Amino acid sequence: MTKFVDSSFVKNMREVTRESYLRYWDERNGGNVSYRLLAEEVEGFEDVSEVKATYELGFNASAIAGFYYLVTGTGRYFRNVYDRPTLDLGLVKISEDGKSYDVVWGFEDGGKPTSEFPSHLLSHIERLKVNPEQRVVFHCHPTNLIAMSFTQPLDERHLSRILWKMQAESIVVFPEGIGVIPYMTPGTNAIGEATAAKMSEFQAVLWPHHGLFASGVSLDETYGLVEVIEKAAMIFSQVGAQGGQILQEITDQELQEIADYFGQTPHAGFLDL
Ligand code: 2HA
Ligand code: ZN
Repeated sequence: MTKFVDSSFVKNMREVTRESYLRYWDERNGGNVSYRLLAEEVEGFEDVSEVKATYELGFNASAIAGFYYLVTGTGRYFRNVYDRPTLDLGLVKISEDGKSYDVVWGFEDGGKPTSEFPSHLLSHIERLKVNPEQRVVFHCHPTNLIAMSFTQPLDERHLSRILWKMQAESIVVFPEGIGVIPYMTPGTNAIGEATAAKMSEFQAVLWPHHGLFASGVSLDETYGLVEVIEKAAMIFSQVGAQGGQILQEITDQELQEIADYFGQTPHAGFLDL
């Protein structure tokens, strides 16, 4: 039996998955998280030297060889993670040749990482090139953002501009805007590669008619990014519900001023100045 270890990382995962579930972003088995832990942080877990299972990756993860990831399990429900973290979470270590990974903690009843693990690891690899502090990939199904993928053109500039204009803080939190991939089959290496390619430019990538992939240096920051994006999408929905007529807005000039004030650089070409 895996000893129940409520490390601060497990605690953080339990709390954030519960909150995301309560916001209706993770119905049933929807959503998944992976969180890179440093070797010294893994010391807080018991028995990580014992390999419980080894799985092939099917792609080259040598860029993250030897790295540890705390990850949600495939088929598991965010709703349950809070009460049964040692079943629904696992700690895995990427092998030294980058071809497989070992489960070293958790997944007590024989679980394995999320079906979206390829998308997570490929995104981690890409974000680490942009920021060596990169730690978290968070996938969920934010309702209003998904709705926008039906009513709006799937264009990065167009969607980023809407989300920036719905509230003053958007451009501060995601000045690079939001990336978009075409609709693709979830769980495949192909969607993982397409997502990761976007991650070189964006911290958050929309999967049309499905959800959002977000990345960041901590769980709080990454979840905060999801919150801000979905809040903007929610305001957009409410504007539509109030008739959709925009009488006044945050202008492009004002967006640039917010960005300047907070020391951010908006995605080149996304503002009309
Ligand atoms: O984990 O959300 O995209 C279930 C999903 C697949
Ligand atoms: Zn999903």
